[in-house]
Amino acid sequence: TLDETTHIFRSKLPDIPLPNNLLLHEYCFLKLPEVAHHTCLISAARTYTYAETHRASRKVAAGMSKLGIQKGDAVMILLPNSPEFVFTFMAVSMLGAVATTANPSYTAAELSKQLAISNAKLVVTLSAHVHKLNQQAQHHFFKVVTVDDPPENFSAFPEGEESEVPEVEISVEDTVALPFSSGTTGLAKGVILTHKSLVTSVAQQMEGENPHMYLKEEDVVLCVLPLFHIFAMHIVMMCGMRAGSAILLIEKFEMRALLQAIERHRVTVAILVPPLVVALTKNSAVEEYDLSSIRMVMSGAAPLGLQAEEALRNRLPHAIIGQGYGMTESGPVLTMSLGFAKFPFPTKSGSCGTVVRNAEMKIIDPLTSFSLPRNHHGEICVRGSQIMKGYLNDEKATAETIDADGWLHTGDIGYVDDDDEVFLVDRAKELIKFKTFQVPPAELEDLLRSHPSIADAAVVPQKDDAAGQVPVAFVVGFDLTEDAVKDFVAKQVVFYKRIHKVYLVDAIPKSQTGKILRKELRAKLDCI
Ligand code: AYL
Repeated sequence: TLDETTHIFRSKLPDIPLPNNLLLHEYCFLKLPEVAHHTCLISAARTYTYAETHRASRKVAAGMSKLGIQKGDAVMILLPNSPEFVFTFMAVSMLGAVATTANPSYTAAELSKQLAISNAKLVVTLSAHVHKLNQQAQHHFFKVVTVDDPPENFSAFPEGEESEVPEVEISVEDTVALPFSSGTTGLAKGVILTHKSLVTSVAQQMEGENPHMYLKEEDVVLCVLPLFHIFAMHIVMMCGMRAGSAILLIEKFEMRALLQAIERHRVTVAILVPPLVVALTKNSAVEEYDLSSIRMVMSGAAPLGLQAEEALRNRLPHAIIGQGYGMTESGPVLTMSLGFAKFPFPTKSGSCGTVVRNAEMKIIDPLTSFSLPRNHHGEICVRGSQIMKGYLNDEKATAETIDADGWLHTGDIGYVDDDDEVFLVDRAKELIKFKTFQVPPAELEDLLRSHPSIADAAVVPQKDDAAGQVPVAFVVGFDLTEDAVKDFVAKQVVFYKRIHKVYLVDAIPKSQTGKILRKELRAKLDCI
């Protein structure tokens, strides 16, 4: 039953008035008067109340302003989970500046690209990373400050007086965050998220008589996923603060330390990714700790196996377990389990949840682009004021992702069932996900082609039990060994972009327009 009438799916929850007059930091601190003396941030070193978090953010805003940061300037946050990450992010919002977050494990080459594209004026980091911030490689000057003791010739984290926070006129249409994502194709690009898009997206979870994701002031939300990635940045930091909950910041994942922290701080909400869910169900140490405080577990950012979901249910019989499905470009949340709502709905195992309120979703036939009815597989598209404005300085990639009618095309294949639940079945885009980390094939292909003995290359995902997917390369070249190719890449990229297998071939299959026929290569892997 294909026809041109559009099948649009909406939330079961009614639309709400969106607080689109507020800037992101105003919205995240909306509860400040009520929760001023509640715990906001818990780190290994100390805790901060909401009042202290707000004050510290304002002091950092004053300090950054003294360093010359102005409205519209990009600030790179290159930090592990820490109170300083939150202060810097909120301070950037207060100044009308733009936070571009990056993985502290990135290599100098990877950081160099993001610094150049974002045109960052300041990097806030740890002294251990300053050697990777190469001024010479850039065509613009940026300052570097460290939140720990700075090495020689570097400056400490800036703090001014609260009274020195400048008055800045900021519009809700201004950019506040610029995370990087490769989207459906090509290299990593800056994703323009405005105050309006992020406030909308947080409101879609947190507002209304029946909030889609119900967090309470008494909740202790686990922040073990990195804040530089949109998942934790949004669901833990922004939603957690909007709710007035306490956020438990875990700087480095180590199983026993994590279990201890959950027990000690009585974590109630655990935001996880599939590899962590699997670890929690398989690691025997889990039985030695009291995890009964956990009332809710959300998994997102990669497919969660049915077995892992069931095993976690057995481990945490009192917790509501469900998924969220998001994409950096979609602001980020598309769907969320309605089991997390204040007045929850029944949900099915394997479902990624239901589309958020104040948004529209459609499933399109990849060939005809016609929208499909329930239970038909197709590409998931979403529309609403939460989605990105576009990619920074890349109109072509923006137009390929957001169509003329405002629909964002995710490159994910899925369907909506009779109860409005969304199930993901495949990823049709180039993107490889090692665990939940983005591995853009185009980046590795460029790198491989830069090798003097490599004429052409293609990188595709291979299924992997532990990581979900790993990148493998098809390479055309001479005098090459597999190890030499692997080493060449490994030296220049963060650990999760390493090539796991190299296949030497005579030619890369391509279409007439020169596009790599990735499907063909993936099919080859299935038979190898
Ligand atoms: P990015 N199941 C399967 N695949 C998923 C899921 C899921 N629950 N969530 C995300 N993905 C895949 O930009 C999917 O292919 O954002 C999607 O297009 O790094 C891609 O990951 C996007 O990768 C939330 C809020 C998740 C945010 C997010 C951000 C996800 C990562 C859930 O509630």
